[in-house]
Amino acid sequence: MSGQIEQGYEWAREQYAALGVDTERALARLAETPISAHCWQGDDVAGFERPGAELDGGGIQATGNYPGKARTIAELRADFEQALRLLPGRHRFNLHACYLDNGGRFVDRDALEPAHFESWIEWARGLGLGLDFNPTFFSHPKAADGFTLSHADPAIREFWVEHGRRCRRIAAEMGRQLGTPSIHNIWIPDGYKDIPVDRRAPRERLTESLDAMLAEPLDRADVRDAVEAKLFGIGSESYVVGSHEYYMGYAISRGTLVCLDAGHFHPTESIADKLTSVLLFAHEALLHVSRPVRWDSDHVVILNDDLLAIAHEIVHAAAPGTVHIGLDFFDASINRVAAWVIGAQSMRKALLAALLEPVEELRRLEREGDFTGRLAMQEALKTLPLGAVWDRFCQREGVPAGMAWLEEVRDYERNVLARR
Ligand code: RNT
Ligand code: ZN
Repeated sequence: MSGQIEQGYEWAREQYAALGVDTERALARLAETPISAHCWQGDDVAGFERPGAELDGGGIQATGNYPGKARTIAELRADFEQALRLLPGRHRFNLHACYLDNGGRFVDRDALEPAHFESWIEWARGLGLGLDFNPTFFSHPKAADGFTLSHADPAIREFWVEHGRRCRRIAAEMGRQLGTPSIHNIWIPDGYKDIPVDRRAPRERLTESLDAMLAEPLDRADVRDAVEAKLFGIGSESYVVGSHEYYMGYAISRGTLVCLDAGHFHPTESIADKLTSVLLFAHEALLHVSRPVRWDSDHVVILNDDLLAIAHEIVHAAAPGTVHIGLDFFDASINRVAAWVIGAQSMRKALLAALLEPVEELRRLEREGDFTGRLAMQEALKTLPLGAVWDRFCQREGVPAGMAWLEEVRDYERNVLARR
């Protein structure tokens, strides 16, 4: 098997070389590109605030009841470590505030301290992972009516502003201790199910809250704030306070990152096309790579045209390091460890496909107006031996090639998940 992979790679290498593409260079860059894996795929966005916690509100839904979901911090860590053993390349881990380690004693959102994430930082350090972070503006009684930072009640607003202030400090502590900036992403569910009369006031309140939450100057080497827009959610079909236009304006005027989630636009819009526009005016962007099926359904990411287009933009249009890649899907209807593996692999395969494009040649055809040649080459590239290069990458990274990873997940399911 390993000899076959090497042989296959040699043949593939020649094919790409004939087009002027250096597969070795592509693989070196692929290995170095970090993908931030989200904690919430492991337990259906439940978190560990209280035993038996569940996703509640926020207009997002994890559907399915596949057995074996992580019920404790230890289980979630073990599950992700299993996924990591199967994944080639560098990773980060993306935590939500409700995944705190409170030692079994409830701590409310406005009282969180870096200490509640110390064990996560230790764990990440041991695995060589950077950490990213998110305040949790859902699954809480003070978010039950669908408003948080833009709430009409100043006391509720202040509660969430305080949560946000503390989360930034926690993220900064993660970044400081791990020596890599933590991307702190702000997403709130605020919006109306039915047609509002006043679309302006909630947005004014949101601006005030965000400004208060982000007022404390923190070192960009430790933490970077991002804001995530959304078109609609379940229960906020008619109006979302933090719309795309709102956050574009906010981010550009305040110097934060723009977070683009693949599921947060009209179904035919692609975030790939938005990236160059955003990056012309905001210095950096965060991606929430997801797969909307008819709505913001957060399906596991697969190697489809949308993903390939996103990867093409990251690799060929953005300056290195200006796009932070985060995964954001949650499927409770299949093995959750497998979901992590499939989604993260797909993202990295898409990056590999982009890295293997003869982009100079494609650009030349485009520049010269040869759209026939451009289309012909784009189509020809689709059947080049990407898989042979991917398998060689996996082999070098010491993880199973092809579908061999699935056997390991099945073993883990038999020995660990099925016993929960
Ligand atoms: C929700 C947003 C948000 C969440 C996570 C859990 O629509 O996509 O990013 O998925 O914060
Ligand atoms: Zn998202």
